Amino acid sequence: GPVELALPVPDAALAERLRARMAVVEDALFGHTVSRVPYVTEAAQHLIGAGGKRMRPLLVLLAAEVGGRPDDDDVVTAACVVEITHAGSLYHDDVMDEAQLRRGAVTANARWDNLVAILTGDFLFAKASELTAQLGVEAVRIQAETFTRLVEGQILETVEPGPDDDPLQHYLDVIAGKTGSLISAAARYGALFGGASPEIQTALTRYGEIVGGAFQLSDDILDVASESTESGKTPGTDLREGVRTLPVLMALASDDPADARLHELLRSDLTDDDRHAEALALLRAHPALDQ
Ligand code: GRG
Repeated sequence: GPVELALPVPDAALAERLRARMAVVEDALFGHTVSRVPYVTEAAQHLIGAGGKRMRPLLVLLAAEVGGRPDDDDVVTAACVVEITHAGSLYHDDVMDEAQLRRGAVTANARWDNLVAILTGDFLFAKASELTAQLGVEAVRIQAETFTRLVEGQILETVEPGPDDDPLQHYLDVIAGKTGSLISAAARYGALFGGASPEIQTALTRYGEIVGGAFQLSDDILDVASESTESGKTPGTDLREGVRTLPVLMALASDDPADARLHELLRSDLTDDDRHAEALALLRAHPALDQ
């Protein structure tokens, strides 16, 4: 169905511009995911057509507003690169989780099978690469780095932290890789192709990294705390799969010295605002922000 954009932008004229630009992105997403094989097109557009928040492409457009060329065609292409990459990763993620529901629709692995879902993810990555090549070598470099971090984050999530590892740091590394990387790339592409200065490009890249981590953290809390499938996914998946998200780690924190930093977050004298500030400080201290 049509994607309803949540645009909490105070400037009505800017909101209207973004809505119009997102309509262009929306058409381009479908245009860029066509295969010569109709069956492949159907599978590739299954998830794209199911909606989603379109947060990453919107972030590309928003970041581009900061520079001098927000209307550059490359900004729209970059917005497609991030959403198509995101969609490809969701196909693979749903195979890994054996998920049945995504964006309120039946997943590709459930509707077809794992083979179709994996190959459709690969098809979308190929399409994203093709678009990235149109944007030039700097975009190819950013895309390769982002892709690497996505895969590393996803693999790290399946690995138990060692006895000497800080479980909190392990979690922060997972979310920086699997979510911070692409959201950061979205802000970076927008700044780059919208014509922002190098200083602003760096600042927006960092912003994306932190806000991406914060987004994953709230997603992980919702997995434990929400009772409905309102988010388009099945809550409780992380608990069932034994994924060590921060809320799970906090609930399981033991006397083990490795859990000392978790106990800092669990201190009873902390208010919700304190805990929020602590979590933000942790995200801001991640090595992915050193550059
Ligand atoms: C080969 C690049 C590559 C990836 C394979 C599967 C995988 C490794 C990575 C997946 C990473 C992943 C699914 C991270 C979760 C990110 C996340 C928060 C997804 C939900 O994003 P939303 O809420 O979803 O923006 P919508 O549906 O609104 O777009």
